[in-house]
Amino acid sequence: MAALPTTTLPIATSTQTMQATITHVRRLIFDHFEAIGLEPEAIQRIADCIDIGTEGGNLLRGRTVIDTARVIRGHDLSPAEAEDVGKLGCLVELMNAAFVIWDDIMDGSTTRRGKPCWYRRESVGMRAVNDGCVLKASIYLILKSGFRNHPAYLNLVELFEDACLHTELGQHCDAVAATKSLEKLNWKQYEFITAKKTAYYSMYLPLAIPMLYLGLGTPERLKELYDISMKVGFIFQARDDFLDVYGDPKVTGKIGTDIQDHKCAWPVLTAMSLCDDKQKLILMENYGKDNPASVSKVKAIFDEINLPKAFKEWDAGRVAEMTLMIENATDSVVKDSMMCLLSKYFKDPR
Ligand code: GPP
Ligand code: MG
Ligand code: MG
Ligand code: MG
Repeated sequence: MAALPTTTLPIATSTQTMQATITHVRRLIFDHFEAIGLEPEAIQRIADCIDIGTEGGNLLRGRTVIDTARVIRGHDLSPAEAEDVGKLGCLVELMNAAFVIWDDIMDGSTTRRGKPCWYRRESVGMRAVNDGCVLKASIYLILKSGFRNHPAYLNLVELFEDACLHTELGQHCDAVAATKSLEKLNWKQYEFITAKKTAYYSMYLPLAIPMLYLGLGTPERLKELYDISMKVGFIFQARDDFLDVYGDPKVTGKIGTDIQDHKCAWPVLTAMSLCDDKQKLILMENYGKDNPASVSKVKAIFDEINLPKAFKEWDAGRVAEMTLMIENATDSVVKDSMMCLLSKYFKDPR
């Protein structure tokens, strides 16, 4: 994969520090649950769900919230501000944990970060659906308890709500596209799906949060941030799609399901544009079938047309485009925030 421009941050939040912040926020959530009468056993289960949903990940989104706040403030956050942005970073991680729970059910995935998906655990099953709802609701609990008197409170609530809606609609369109025949799938749909299901909550949200919190979120700035975020998210999701087929589960921690699920994903879209009629027919007969023989036939076509080479070239082109877009950003806050995000997201895959 093509190298990206990176920035060296004098202070970068480590995964361990982020995890400790999550433990603190988890405590705040449970204090509230205790106060409304939940029994320790019921609370413990949500604790397990938060732990499984955050441990072993690189917590990119949460760390980006904190580090971006430092970057755009020139590294001098007050202790109270540092605590606040830490909390806000945790909320993005709670959102991600909820989305991943639901996504794994919808995609029929088996592992996440090298362990069984939450819904696949014996004591969980479809109760996972409600666990995801509790995680998402906890975001607003913390926003209310910690930020109600902050001038950015309403903007932050609306931003989190927007991020949820965009992602849920993206996931909806991802599911709808999976029911369409391969010839009907196109890059426009793919760009729309990746913008909604991935880019909004993974790129735009962690950068817009510190801007709003610090009172720096002008409409022009947020618009430029949004446009660049969509480009970055597109590449990020394409890489994820490529790794779904070609990644090593020991590294990615997840076993691909996009072929079986008939997903509108980078490999099949590219293959449909490179294959001859005979190869297309094999793809159409086997893509979306949940049996090893069909999956092997699809992968054989991907290999025949040398999809890894095509990906490398595509990725390099897109990264060059994205880099130019960031370099030409009119707003230095947007530029610095984006560099902060890139230094994390493109170093270690999700
Ligand atoms: C990534 O799709 C998108 C999400 C995890 C958002 C899910 C949103 C919901 C509202 C449930 P993916 O299926 O390619 O991710 P992965 O490869 O990690 O399973
Ligand atoms: Mg998935
Ligand atoms: Mg999915
Ligand atoms: Mg994927």
